[in-house]
Amino acid sequence: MLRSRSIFLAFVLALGPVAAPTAGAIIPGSISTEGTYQRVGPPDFSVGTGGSVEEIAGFVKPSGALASSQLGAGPLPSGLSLSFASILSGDGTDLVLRYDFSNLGPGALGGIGFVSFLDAEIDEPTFFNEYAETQGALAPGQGFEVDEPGFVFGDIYANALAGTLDGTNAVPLSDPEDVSLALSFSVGPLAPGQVARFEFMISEDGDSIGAFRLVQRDIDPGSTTVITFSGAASVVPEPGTAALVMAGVVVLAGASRRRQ
Ligand SMILES: [Ca+2]
Ligand SMILES: [Ca+2]
Ligand SMILES: [Ca+2]
Repeated sequence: MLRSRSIFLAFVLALGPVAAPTAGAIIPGSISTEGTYQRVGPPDFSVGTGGSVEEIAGFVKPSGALASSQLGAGPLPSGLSLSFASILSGDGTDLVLRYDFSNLGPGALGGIGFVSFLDAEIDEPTFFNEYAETQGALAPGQGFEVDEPGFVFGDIYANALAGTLDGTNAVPLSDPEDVSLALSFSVGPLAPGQVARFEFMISEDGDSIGAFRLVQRDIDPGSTTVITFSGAASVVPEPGTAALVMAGVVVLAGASRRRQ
């Protein structure tokens, strides 16, 4: 979050146009083991023919915590562990970011909230002529925000850090700017050993998970890149619990057969 527009434009003018990324599909840059990404130097995380990712950030907040913990910027909240995976679809057009938080503590957690922040650009260097649309209905416990990423006027990054997205689109078609997107989910309770799974899809061909999605476009009619951002969250039973449930089903099925 150190970019300033004047410095960036001076950088672009000094170096000239950056080579266009390979057409089509998604070529992920080096996403950290915490599921974060920050571009340094020329774009190396391409989305479709003209899209690129500037930043991916994540913020986790157990219920009762005073503030969120930003992934990669400090320790996780005590009692939580994170397992991150990025999964690219076979045709390379959809990238899923999967964050699994396990409750390592001795007691149940009332709930856990997570915010995923995505700052992407379409057809650089014009990262400020874009807009976003919201489509579909929010799931229970889901929130969203579209805003300028905070270099000029947007409050989205501050809201993500606080764990409370404002549920508004501040960069609609009528008011194009630098678009950034955020989705949030709250799930729970989380028994000891259970896992809260938060998944986010970045798609360059319009695919999504869940009923709600954010769609980023460029106002330039010659621009064909569209970035779709969506997500879902669930509580995943620990493997031992799932095995016990299956064993119970087998025992009950056996009892039922004996009664007949
Ligand atoms: Ca643009
Ligand atoms: Ca806002
Ligand atoms: Ca952007």
